[in-house]
Amino acid sequence: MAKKITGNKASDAMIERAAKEKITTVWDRFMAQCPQCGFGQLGLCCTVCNMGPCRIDPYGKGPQLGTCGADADIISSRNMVRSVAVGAASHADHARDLAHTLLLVGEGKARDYTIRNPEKLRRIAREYGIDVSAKDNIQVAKELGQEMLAEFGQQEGEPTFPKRAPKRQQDIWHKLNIFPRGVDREVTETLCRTHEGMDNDYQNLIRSAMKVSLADGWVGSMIATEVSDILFGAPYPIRSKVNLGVLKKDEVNILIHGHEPTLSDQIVSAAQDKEMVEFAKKFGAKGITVAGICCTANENLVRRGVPVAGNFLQQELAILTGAVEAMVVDIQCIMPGTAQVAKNFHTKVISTSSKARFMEVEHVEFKEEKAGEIAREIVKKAIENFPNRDKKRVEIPEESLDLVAGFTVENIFHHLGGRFRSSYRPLNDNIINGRIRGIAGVVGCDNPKNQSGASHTQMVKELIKHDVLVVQTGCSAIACARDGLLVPEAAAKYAGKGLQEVCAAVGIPPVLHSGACVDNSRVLIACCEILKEGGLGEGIDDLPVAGAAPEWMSEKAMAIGWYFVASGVLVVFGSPMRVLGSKNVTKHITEDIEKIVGGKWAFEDNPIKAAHIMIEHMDKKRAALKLKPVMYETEEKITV
Ligand code: MSK
Repeated sequence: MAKKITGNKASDAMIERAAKEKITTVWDRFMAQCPQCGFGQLGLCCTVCNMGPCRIDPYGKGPQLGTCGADADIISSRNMVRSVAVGAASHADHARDLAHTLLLVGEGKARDYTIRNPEKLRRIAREYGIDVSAKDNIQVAKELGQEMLAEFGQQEGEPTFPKRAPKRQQDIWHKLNIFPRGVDREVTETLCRTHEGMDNDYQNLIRSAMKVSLADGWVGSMIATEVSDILFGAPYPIRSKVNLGVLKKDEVNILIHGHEPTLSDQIVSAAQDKEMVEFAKKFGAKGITVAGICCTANENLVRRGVPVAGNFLQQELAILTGAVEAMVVDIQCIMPGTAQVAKNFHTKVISTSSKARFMEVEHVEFKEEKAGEIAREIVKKAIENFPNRDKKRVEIPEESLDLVAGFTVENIFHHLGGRFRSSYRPLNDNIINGRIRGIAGVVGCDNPKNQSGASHTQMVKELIKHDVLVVQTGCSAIACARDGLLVPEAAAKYAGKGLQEVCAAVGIPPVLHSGACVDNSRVLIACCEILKEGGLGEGIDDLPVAGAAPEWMSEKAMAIGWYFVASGVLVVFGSPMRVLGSKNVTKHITEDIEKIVGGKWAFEDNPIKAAHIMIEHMDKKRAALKLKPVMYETEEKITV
């Protein structure tokens, strides 16, 4: 059984409990898989057709071609491109559901929702070319929902949001024929290209990865983010708590897990209802706590301050506290193992999406038209399960820390510019004068292969120490919050002098939590705003910025990484994508591609070294822009 391996006290305590009680968790299952298949890791196993499975010998002694004649270049790039398409499809379908909800609101069929951000609704509608004058918000919601839904299947022509990109990026995409059309069209075409006997040019396949990923970042994910802001309100900097210690010993604990705000937002409201709290008291509980896991957590944290119980690898550990009445899951990142762990306790796992069901798990189908009723039904089920809790088996770790989350493109304007001068000018000026070296997006999952969260905090500490402002989303943000990096006080403790001065002047943490993994689209827009403000070049590839996912695991992370690379950004992954079996593919995506799109990949599993790859890249970009050196250079370069 796995032991203390996360470095997070709360997680380690639960892992130890699992070991003692012989309950299998993700770490045990991972160890049971080791050593993992070398062919698979290198991307050299092909299961595309039934003449296989085939594999290429990486040592050059065995077969170098599959039965059809595909070599390592074709097999590894084709496998990779397929995963990127799946990642893009996942974000796109999430976005489609949100656009559909917006339409239902406009049609008066989803009466439990309101437009919490009418200003954004009207602004985005105008961007879509809708005449909003003399129309009420409900009518505008209907028309915008229709326009957005139509874009998913758009066959020709360009969707709305990619036109937000700088001219240079748009020109590159046009030249390479990778300017995205509708997401559905790009996903289908990408999958079609990877059928046996189709696209056998690895460079063309890689262009396909870029095109479908751009459809994710600049269409699917961006629609998801914008519609979530319209329906559920724009995030704003808000204090809350993080880690397993947010669960309450004497209250009904409900975990909301997955990615969508649609049902979870209603559950949060239902649990706050006085009648529901009274109902909970009848069953012996003092109240109801709703806490989040993964990106459903992030969606509700940045808008409503809902506490976060944990990230991806803490989903089983939260149940191991013995104090969870219900874990309500929607879509993505819900491990089937979690339902297995729940069998050892009274916890009800409740699935809610027809697209994400589990054997032997109770299912309450979510329908936007009956959202409030369904949310109340689920909260009641959790309350009624409270008496089944075995109090002797409750072990809630004490750990819970403060965090501040909810920084977006819009409110960063306000924070950096002040009330009277809302602009990116102060940010640009501080990059130009060298107080801030550059900006890093550190995002993505946690992974038992890496250090289960610790890679994020090590990388982020190294970056802020070197005056790099860090923007975060997803499970990475939760990992860093658990380590106390998402509060303004962290600047004095961990940041370099220049970044400290900026954080102190505007009262922000050195690490800005911007939301869920679909919200990486906010980082793209922030790059556009920085460029518009002036003084830092013409294209995203001019900016001293870089991205990283130190412990990525999902195919969505691959799609995200690719849309940043195709938009001109260096992206560092902790463990490599499964392409190393092909020298050509590896060289193409880590070197040659920079000359084509401005961005490129790097793979480095040491988080400190990875941070320095990003820092060197930022320094190279600063030099190209002829910026002053960083104001207070940190002497010590590498601390491991
Ligand atoms: S939830 S995709 S483990 S960030 Fe967005 Fe976390 Fe990665 Fe899922």
